[in-house]
Amino acid sequence: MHETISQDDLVILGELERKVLWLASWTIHHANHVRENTDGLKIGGHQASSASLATIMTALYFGILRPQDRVAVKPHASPNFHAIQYLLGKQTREKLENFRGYKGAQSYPSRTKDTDDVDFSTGSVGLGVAQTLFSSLVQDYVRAHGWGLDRAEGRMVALIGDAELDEGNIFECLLEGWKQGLRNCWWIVDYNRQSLDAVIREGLWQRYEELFRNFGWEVVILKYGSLLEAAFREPGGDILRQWIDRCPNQLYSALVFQGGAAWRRRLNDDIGYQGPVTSLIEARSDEELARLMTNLAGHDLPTLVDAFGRIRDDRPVCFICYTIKGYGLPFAGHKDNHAGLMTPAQMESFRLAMNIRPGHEWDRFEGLRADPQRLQAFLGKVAFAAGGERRLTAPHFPAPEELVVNIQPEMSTQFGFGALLNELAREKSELVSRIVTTSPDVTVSTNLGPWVNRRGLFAHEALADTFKSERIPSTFSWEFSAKGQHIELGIAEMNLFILLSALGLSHAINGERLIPIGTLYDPFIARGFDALNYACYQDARFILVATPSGVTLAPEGGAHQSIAEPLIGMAQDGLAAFEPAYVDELAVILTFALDYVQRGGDGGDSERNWLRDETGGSIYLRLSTRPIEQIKRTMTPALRQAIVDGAYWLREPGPNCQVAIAYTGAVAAEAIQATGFIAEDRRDVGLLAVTSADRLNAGWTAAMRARERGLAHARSHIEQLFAGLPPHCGLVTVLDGHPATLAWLGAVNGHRVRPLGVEHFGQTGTIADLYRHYGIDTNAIIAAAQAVAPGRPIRHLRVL
Ligand SMILES: Cc1ncc(C[n+]2csc(CCOP(=O)(O)OP(=O)(O)O)c2C)c(N)n1
Ligand SMILES: [Mg+2]
Repeated sequence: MHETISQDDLVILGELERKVLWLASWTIHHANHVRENTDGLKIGGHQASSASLATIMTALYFGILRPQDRVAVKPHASPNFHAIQYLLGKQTREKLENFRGYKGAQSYPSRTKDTDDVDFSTGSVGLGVAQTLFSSLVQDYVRAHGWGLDRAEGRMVALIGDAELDEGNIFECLLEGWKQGLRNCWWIVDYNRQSLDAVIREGLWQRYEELFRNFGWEVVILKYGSLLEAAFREPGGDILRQWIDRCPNQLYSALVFQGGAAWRRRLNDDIGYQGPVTSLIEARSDEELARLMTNLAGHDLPTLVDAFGRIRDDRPVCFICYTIKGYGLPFAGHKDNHAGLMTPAQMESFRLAMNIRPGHEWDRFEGLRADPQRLQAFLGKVAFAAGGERRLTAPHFPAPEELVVNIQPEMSTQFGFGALLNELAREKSELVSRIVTTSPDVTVSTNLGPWVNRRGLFAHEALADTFKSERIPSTFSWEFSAKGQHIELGIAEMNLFILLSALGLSHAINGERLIPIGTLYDPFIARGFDALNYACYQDARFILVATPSGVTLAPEGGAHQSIAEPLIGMAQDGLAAFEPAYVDELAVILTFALDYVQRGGDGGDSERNWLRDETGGSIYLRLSTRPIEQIKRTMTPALRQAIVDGAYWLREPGPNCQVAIAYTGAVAAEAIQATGFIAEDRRDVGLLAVTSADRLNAGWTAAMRARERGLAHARSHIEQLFAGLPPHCGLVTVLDGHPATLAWLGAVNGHRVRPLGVEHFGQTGTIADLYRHYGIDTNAIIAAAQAVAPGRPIRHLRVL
């Protein structure tokens, strides 16, 4: 559309800009002062930030963007986004009136909670920015594989607060973008020189400029609007330009806040009485002078439309747009304006200035000068909205009924994972062609090597493995091509999670489903945790394989041994966590995962869906490098279901069970051994294998909620498993991770419980040393059994 933006269209855009500013401000004001606000919580942080971006967003959404483009909006500019969607008929008045309320329009644009077609959720600053970069890479990946070629290639656009650029993850992803040949990505910096607390440092734009250029980006600096540019061309204009170029951010902001008379005083003091520039200043009223001096490019539609419209190629571009935080509002430029809200009196004058009649605040064209029919006709042909529903869908590829793998007598789950992927890599199914693996420089050490050998690495341009062509023996073939199915990342874990998020939304963004599998070391989930949370919040779908884990990594020491991750696995919404002990369990879980990540049913609020079984979600597998003796058994449908539901009795408790042991993961060997010993002195001992504390717990919660809502017969999996346990029976739980992960099992039927696990940073040593040190070895399990099921001494208990 921008090729044809005429003067007339610019006039309409100007009207819409006013409207966006008004609607965003009114939405916020309404939530604070009009709607009943019983909690007394003020809604700060949006008004000034939205005003800062109102012009840029008007230019983009109504003039520049195309249906295939996708945008991550600066979190606090969400009222602008909702206002724009409202004008385009895609947001309701009801949702705006309920901004930040229960089921109202969201404070920060949300893919999962908003209904007006948000492309990328934002909120935790920096993450949405990086998401656009990775989404561009994913678009390239999809197209390079020959999918989605019937759709136009889109641009991924981020609207960024200048203080947002302090977030390290932005620089991490810049580096990755450079490595992977980033294209079709625009970052538009709202350079208002204000953060939340204060006015930012001088001259940051130069640092940004150098930085982006270094990474191969084009940088466009948009500083002055058309009024200022015209004034600079007047006699004396060069002096005015020099003054403004040298004006410190703090002073500029203060003058913006103070207005026309203050501008005049200051300009006269600093540069006045120098001939032509004096006339330039004197020729303007206070109001005109203020308008001139605040005419930065980020508030000047002709400049913006022209600059955006000039970009014809696919190079990544960073636009640094000078803006004023709170532009057009009474607290414009004030350093404390982040949480600024207009008082009712200020709102009243703003309403008058905007020509809005009381009671007509939500009317779409109220107060605009242009003919409503023309406005409507203009909105009707806005390119951005012309493609209809922006959220795409993709078919669900059937997952195999089961995954077969050769089970060796002793194996670790990590090794089993590599073997399972190797088997998958041999298959020619559509599902397998959609799998894309990725890892932050731990591909080989997390056992993705065999998969990569078969499926290759992805890059735009083919690159052979020189070691191979030189015939130097190596276990791994490292060949890149446009058909490769592994994306190798640098070490930054934030990048892993944001890439998983982008890959895991491909069905909705590109209309082409990918099944991403990412591997990393378990403790480093914490490094990228906010990005993981963000990915889940957007409902991106992926399988995360974290290996190795826990103190079982014995000689690696505390820095590499994860403790809290099992609790993260339980607490993270949108992520179903599993920690199998045996490779046959892992095969079942992976089969489930390949299907679960593709589910897209509308589970609504039903209790059945507390585990997200209908809606699906992402998967986290916590694996280990410890080889343990495998169980020879035939997988039955019942066992399969139990593994997915989270637990099964490896040894059924008898009717007079005195103690039951519940374990997760690599401590299976200790749990089995201890159970054997305990059984010599305690009756009917049970051994519960917990494959997913997360799903087991969620199932329990769901059943309780269901019963409280009248479904008297609802029973969860754990309740069924525990149904036969007598009340006096004691429970011992054990895992290589925080003991709280399984401690809740005692609450299911009120059994006495002794939870064993790891609570302190790891030592180095052998597995035996460390299991003994933390009290998760055979002896500790026996001692705990003795404590929860008193009776004659258990003979194998060694007193240490
Ligand atoms: C990761 C994270 N840390 C802190 C915040 C709180 N916060 C929200 S906006 C903001 C400052 C934003 O400044 P800028 O990006 O320049 O946007 P502006 O307010 O100028 O529009 C901060 C610190 C956040 N949302 N996310
Ligand atoms: Mg700012």
